[in-house]
Amino acid sequence: MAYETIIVEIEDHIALMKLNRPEAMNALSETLLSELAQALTEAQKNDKVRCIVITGSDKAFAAGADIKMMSEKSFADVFAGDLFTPETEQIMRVRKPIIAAVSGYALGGGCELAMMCDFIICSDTAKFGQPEINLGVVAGIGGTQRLTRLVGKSKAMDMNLTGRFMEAEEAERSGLVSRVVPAKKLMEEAMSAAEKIAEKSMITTMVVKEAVNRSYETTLREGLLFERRVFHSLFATDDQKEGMNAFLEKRSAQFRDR
Ligand code: DAK
Repeated sequence: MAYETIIVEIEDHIALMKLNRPEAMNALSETLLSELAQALTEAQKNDKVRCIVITGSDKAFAAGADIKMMSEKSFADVFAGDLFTPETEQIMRVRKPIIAAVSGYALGGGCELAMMCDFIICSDTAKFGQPEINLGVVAGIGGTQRLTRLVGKSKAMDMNLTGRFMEAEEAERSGLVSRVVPAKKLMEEAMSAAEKIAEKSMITTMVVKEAVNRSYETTLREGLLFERRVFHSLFATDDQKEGMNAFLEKRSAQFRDR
């Protein structure tokens, strides 16, 4: 399907989704977020897709929600219209793993979109921030919640209150991103991580995503019980037999998602 504000390529079991509004530093318009949500839902349904990578340009992953679009809206527009809620909920329903490959600015809604992905690989040029306070508003899709869980209260307060940007090295040190690589190597690294994930049993990758995300929603005791039960349930799959037999037979596993 052709989109106006994103480019989607599916190759070797990986759906690569590139945000494409260069004139506005990939600012998240309603069209962009809705197209992204739709593309992700399609990727979820497409049996060929086993992992998803979302990226932007060298300059910007996304510089936030579109300020021009928001500047024209009233309280009633954003409240009754529930700006961005259906799209972000649709994105959160995707069960396949999603990697954010971030170069340049990931600000406001852009930082929040990256945090909605399962993990972030960034280039050494990446800059993360929640500068909404400079616009007289606050973060609206996770900048005060997901960021706090990822980097802790002190840095989340600092970023949300001062609006300062966090460089790649600090982002890795603080647990916001999983890896930092030279800008030229970003896509190679992200695609190679996606290829590794795509080789696994998709049942297992979806279970991992569900289990890790559950840790945000529940107590440690309940989370550990959930983990134990999904571990037990994977013994009902052919892929568990295949994975363990392949190890014992010293060969690569051929998973069938069964
Ligand atoms: N929106 C619209 N246009 C943007 C933009 C944005 N967020 N960011 C950049 N642009 C546009 C600029 O206006 C400029 O357009 P022209 O003037 O050329 O037409 C073009 O991109 C290039 O930008 P600059 O000329 O400013 O480039 P610089 O290299 O000098 O600076 C910058 C790059 C990224 C540091 C700067 O552009 C900047 O500070 N941008 C704004 C960053 C920002 O404040 N982001 C937070 C936006 S608020 C919600 C959930 C979430 C949200 C809202 C609601 N709900 C659930 C209800 C999210 C809110 C936000 O993200």
